Amino acid sequence: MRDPLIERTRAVLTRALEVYRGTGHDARLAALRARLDEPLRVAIAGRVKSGKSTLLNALVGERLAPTDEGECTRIVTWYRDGHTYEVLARPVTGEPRQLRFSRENDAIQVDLGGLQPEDVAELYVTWPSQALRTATLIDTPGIGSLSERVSRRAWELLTTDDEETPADAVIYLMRHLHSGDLDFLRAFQDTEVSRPNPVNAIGVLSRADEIGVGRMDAMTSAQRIATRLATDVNVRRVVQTVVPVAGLLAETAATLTETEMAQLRRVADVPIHQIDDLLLTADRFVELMPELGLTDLERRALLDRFGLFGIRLGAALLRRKVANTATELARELAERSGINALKDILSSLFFGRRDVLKSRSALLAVDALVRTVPRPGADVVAAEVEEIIASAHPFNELRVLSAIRAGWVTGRPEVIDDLEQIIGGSGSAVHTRLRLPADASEEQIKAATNDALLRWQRRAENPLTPHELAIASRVAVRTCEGILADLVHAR
Ligand SMILES: Nc1nc2c(ncn2[C@@H]2O[C@H](COP(=O)(O)OP(=O)(O)O)[C@@H](O)[C@H]2O)c(=O)[nH]1
Ligand SMILES: [Mg+2]
Repeated sequence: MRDPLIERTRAVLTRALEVYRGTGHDARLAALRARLDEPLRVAIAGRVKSGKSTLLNALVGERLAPTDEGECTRIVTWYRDGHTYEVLARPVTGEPRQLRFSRENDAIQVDLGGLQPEDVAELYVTWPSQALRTATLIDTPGIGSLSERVSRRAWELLTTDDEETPADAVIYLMRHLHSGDLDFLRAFQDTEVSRPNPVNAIGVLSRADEIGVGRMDAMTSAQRIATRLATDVNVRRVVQTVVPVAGLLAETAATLTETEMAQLRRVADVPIHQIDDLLLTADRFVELMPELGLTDLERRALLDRFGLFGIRLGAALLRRKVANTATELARELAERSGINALKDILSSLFFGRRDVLKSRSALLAVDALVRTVPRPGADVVAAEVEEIIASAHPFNELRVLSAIRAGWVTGRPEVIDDLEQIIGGSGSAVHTRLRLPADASEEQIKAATNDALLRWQRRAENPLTPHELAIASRVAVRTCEGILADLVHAR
C-alpha cells in the first residue's frame, strides 16, 4: 500500500526543526528525521540469562554479542550495519570514544580502555551485516540484573518517558511466565498512540529446548506452552504473539563448523541402546564412554554450543540420515530451533510495518518535545502531530488492534479473527490481510477485497453491531478501500 505516513512525519519533523532552530534541540530533531531512513530499531529485552545475547547472535547469524558473564554483557549495546568494523562507547559523562576490540570464540571482546562498565551508558558496534541492514538490534543487560544500576539502565532504555524512544519495537524474552515480566511489559507501553499497546512487542518463550529437560519432544511442549501464553488475556495485552525459540541451537546452526559436525557424528555412531544413557545428563556426557574418542574439553564445548537437547537432536538427525552434510544439519537444526518461525513473524509484524513503527516513535518524540519545551510555533507542530496520530489510517489500524487485544472490542470469535486479519494483525501484506496465497492474482485480490468491503460495510452499518465493533468495522472498511485504491493506482 502507498504509505504517505512517513512523508507526513518527515514534514512535521522539518517544521519542528525550523521552530526549534538554534535552541539546542536541533541536533536531536535532525537525528529523529534521519532515523526515518534508517533500519528499524529492535530491542531484545528480558531477564538476565534469558538468552537475549544468544538470540541476537542467532538473528544476525554470527557470534557477535558476548554471552554469559563478561563485563560488556552489563552494557546496553547497539549492533548496527555499516561499512567498517567499529566499536564506540558513549560514556555517562564525556565525549563518545572509539574502543579497541578483538574477537575471541567469535564474540566481540571490547577493551573498555580504562572505563568501568558502570561509566558506559551505551556501546555501539558497527558491523557489516545483511541482517543488521534490516534491523538495528539493541542488546540489553536485562531486568533483575546483576546490579541495581545495570537493571535500572535496561529499564530506562525500554520504558523511557523521555522524549526519545530508543527502540521502535521490542522482542521480549520470557523463560517462565513471571508476574514481574508482565509488570515490566506494561510499563513499556505508551499512552500516546494507543494503550495498552501490543503493536510493537512480541514475546519469545526462550531457551525452549530446556523445557522438558532436553527430551526430544521439548519443542512440541514449548509450542504448547507458547500457544497457551499467547492466548492468555494478560499476555495478549502486551505482546502480539509468543513463539518458542531455542536460541542456542539457532546460534549454533548459523555458525556450525565441520569439526563440530565430525564430533557429532561420533555421538551419532553410539549404539542406540547406549545413547540415552550417555545423554541423560551433562555430567554423564562428559564422563561416560571414553571410547567415544572425544576429550572432556571437546565434550564440554559441544554442550556449550548445542545443549543436551541439541546434541541429542543433532545425533538423531545424522543417524537417521535426515541430514548428511554440515549444511543440511545446520538447516535442520535451524528449522527445529524455531528461529525461522520467529524471523517470519518479525518480517510480517515488525519489518512489514516498519514505516508505521518508525513514524510512531518519531511522532511520540516530537510530541514530548513540544509539550515540554514551549516555543513560538510549537503549537502548530503539536496540532500537526495530533492530526496525524488521530487520522493516519495505519495508526487507526494499530489502535483497533490494541483495542481488540485489550478486550474493548468484542464480538463473535470468527468476526474478531476476521477483523484482526484485515487490519493487519497477522501482517500488513495485502495477501495476508485477505488470507490469500502470496502469489494471488490481481483479480483474486480484487474479488476478495470487494467481498471483505461488503462484509465490513454491513457490520459497520448494522444497528445491532456493538458500538466499539462498529467503529472498528469502519476502520476495516477504510482498509479495504485503501487496498482497492492502490490496485487502481498500481495500473
Ligand atoms: N540450552 C539453552 N541454553 C541457552 C539458550 N540460550 C542461551 N542459553 C545459555 O544461557 C546462558 C545465558 O545466555 P545469554 O544469551 O548470555 O543470556 P542473556 O543474559 O539474556 O543475554 C548462556 O550460557 C547460554 O549459552 C537456549 O536456547 N538453550
Ligand atoms: Mg546478554
